[in-house]
Amino acid sequence: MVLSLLTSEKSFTNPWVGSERLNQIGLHKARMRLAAFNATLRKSQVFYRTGQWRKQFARDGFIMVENFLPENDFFRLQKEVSNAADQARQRTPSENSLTRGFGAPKAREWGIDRFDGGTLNRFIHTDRATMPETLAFSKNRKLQSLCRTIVGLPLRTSNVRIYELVHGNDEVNHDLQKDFHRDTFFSSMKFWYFINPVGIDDGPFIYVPGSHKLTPERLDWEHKQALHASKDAPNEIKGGSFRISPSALKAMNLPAPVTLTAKANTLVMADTLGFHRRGDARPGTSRLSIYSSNRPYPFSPFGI
Ligand SMILES: O=C(O)CCC(=O)C(=O)O
Ligand SMILES: [Fe+2]
Repeated sequence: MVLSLLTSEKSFTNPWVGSERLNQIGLHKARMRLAAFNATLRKSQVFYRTGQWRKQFARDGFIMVENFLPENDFFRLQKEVSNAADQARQRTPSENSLTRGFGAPKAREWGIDRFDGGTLNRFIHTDRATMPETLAFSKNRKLQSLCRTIVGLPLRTSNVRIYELVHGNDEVNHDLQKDFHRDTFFSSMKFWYFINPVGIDDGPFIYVPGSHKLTPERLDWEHKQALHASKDAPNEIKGGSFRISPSALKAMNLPAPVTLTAKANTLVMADTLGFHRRGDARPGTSRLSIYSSNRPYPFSPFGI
C-alpha cells in the first residue's frame, strides 16, 4: 500500500519503500526530511527545564550523565537489579549461540532472551511487587523529561526493563550490532542506565558525535544506500538499518567516534539516527543496565 510510505516502515522489501523508480527521484531522502521536520516540531513543544542536556544532545546526538541518581538511591537500585539478574541466571544459565544474525526472542519466566550473533541480550521484566526501586527509576522525573526533550515524546514506564548483555566470541559468531550503523531513517531514542561500570573490555557503546544531523553529505550517502537497497541487495541492506564502514564515515567529514566507557550510575542516552555501534568485547564480559527505547511514529508533529 502506498500509505506504508507514511509509516515507520524501513524495510526495502516493502514494494513502495523499496521502489527503485521512486528512490531514484529521492523518495528516501524525502521521508527522512519529513520525519526530521516532524521531530523538530515535537521537540519545540517541550517546556521541561533540561537546558544543558538539551543543547548537548542537539549538538552531539547523545548525552552521558554521570552520577545520575543520588548515591543512596543508586546503591538500593543496584542491589535490587543485581539480585534480579542473579536470579535470572540461576533459573536460566546463559548459553552460547551459533545461529547467525539476529535471533528470535525466547520467552522466559522472568523476561526474554534474544541473541545478536553470539551476544546474549536478557531483558528482565520489572516485577511491581518485588522491584520497587526499578519501578521508581522508570518513573524518575529527570529521566522522563530527558526523553521528552530528545524524541519529543514521553517515556512509557512499562517499556523500561532491566537489561543484561553477555558478550559472545565475535570470531565465532559475529554480532552485527558491533558494526557501525544507524537504526532507521528517523530519530529515535535509546538509553542505558549502567548499574555496573562499563570498561573498555565490556563492549561499551560507541557513537559518532554529530552524526544524527542530516547534512548534505549524509543525505547523499542515504540516497545512495537507498538506491542500492532498492535494487538486488543482500537482506542485511534491504532491512533498512544501513551499516557504514569507518572509511565511509571519514569521507562524510564526521569526527572520530567516541567510546563511552562509563562508571556505575551513569545514564547514556542517544538518538540512534546517528551512527553508532556496540564496542568490541572480551568474550564472557557483560553489561548490566536499565534500558528503554522510544521509536516514535515519525510523521507526527504532536509531542503528546
Ligand atoms: O548495545 C549497544 O551498545 C548498542 C547496540 C545498538 O546498536 C542498538 O541498540 O541500537
Ligand atoms: Fe543500533
